[in-house]
Amino acid sequence: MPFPNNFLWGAALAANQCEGAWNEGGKGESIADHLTAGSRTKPRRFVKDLNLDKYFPSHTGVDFYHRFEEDIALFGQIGLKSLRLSIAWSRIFPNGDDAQPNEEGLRFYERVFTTCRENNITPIVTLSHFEMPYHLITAYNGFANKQVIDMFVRYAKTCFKRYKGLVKYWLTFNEINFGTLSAGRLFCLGLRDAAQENYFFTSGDETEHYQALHNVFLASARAVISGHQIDPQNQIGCMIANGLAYPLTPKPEDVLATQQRADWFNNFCGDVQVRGSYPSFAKRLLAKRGVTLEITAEDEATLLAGKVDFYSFSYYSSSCIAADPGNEGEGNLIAGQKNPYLQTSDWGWQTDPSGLRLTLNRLYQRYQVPLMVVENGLGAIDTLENGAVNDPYRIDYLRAHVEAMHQAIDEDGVDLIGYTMWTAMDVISAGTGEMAKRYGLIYVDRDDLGQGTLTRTPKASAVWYHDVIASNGDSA
Ligand code: P53
Repeated sequence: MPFPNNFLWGAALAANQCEGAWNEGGKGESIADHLTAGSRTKPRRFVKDLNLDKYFPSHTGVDFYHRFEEDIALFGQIGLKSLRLSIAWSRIFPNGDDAQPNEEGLRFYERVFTTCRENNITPIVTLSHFEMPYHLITAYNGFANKQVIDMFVRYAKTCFKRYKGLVKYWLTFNEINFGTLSAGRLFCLGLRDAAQENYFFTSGDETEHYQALHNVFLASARAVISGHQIDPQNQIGCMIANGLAYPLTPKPEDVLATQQRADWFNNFCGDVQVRGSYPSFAKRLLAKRGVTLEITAEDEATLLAGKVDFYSFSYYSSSCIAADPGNEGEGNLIAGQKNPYLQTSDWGWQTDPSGLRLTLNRLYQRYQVPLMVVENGLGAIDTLENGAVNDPYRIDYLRAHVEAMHQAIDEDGVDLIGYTMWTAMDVISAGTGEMAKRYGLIYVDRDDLGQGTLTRTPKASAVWYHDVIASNGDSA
């Protein structure tokens, strides 16, 4: 069986990584606006006071805010059938707790989605992609505060109502399972004590941490319920960062440790969002860590009523786990140890297309709901030479993953409905804040100091992907 006829071939973006215009059109400050630029070896830092002499990558992004019409036209020329992008919550509710939504922000995305329609592109819209209004952290302590659930639901409803008929596919929270890591305490949960320089590695009260994650689950479930009420056509999914890991050796202790890691990092959040209840292992693990959550009967009913329609995930690489940890991997915050059988990218991420097929099988067997791969790609250094970018390494990466998806559909019977590779065009890297770590089908002339003409140049991978889409996967 080939790829289904209506397969959502596409590419992805996130508002804080591409839009720029951080304080235009009535937009408020978001968490992302407070992150400095870093590199593979130098972590991004969170700073409270925006000293505007400094360079903050999200403030200018790659100027999608002003160039979206030509950008989406280019995506149309590549033949993209779908575009995953996010709405910056702080464009719609600049402070999060505003009495009224910001009309200028609402109109901006209306124009974006209308431009998608004009180019025959189906939008897949993430409501929250690491860009919570900053005021919600300082004034409310983020999702630790139940009032923030109401604010998110109001934001979600505002979007569902305004974009009814223009948007059908929605994702609630990007990579919600980063909320289980210390790194996610700021960018997923918005916890005040994580809003500090070394934001990736903060620790704090675990009960507050997991109560905040619970509140994010409730916010997501209530958004799903409202989204279905507002438009029964809406298809609303979860979004999980896949952290596939293999046992480093066949030692039973390594196999067990790998399963435990997979349960905690991959399965916990997905189970809550797809099945509508906490898995037993998560309840036990939390209890053993001395974390007692306040989960009411009403909460349980909400989670059950707010189950998602499909499961989406990001997939970049895999790693290995040993019961005795030894050297932890670097380069990717969900990495374990290096796999001797796999190639490693310039940023330390290992390429593993078979792992995508394995992941698709595991997920489909676990959940039996349609799947979508909403991020997958290669961050690499590209060079513009004589007006062209030749990126055979990216084509190889993408081709191998398209083949893995084809096998999962054709040989294994997985119900896969879409693929939005990361990214449609070069954007700011989330992890490092660099431009140098490029994933795009389209090259953007911009460097790590924020210099460059911002000119867009489709890469060789764009030409390749055009043919893949036109042949519905046959020419990969
Ligand atoms: P970058 C790592 C760190 C931060 C975000 O990542 C991540 C990951 C993935 O393991 O998740 C997603 O830009 C995220 C995107 C991001 C993409 O991975 O650090 O949803 O926003 O750009 C790639 O190379």
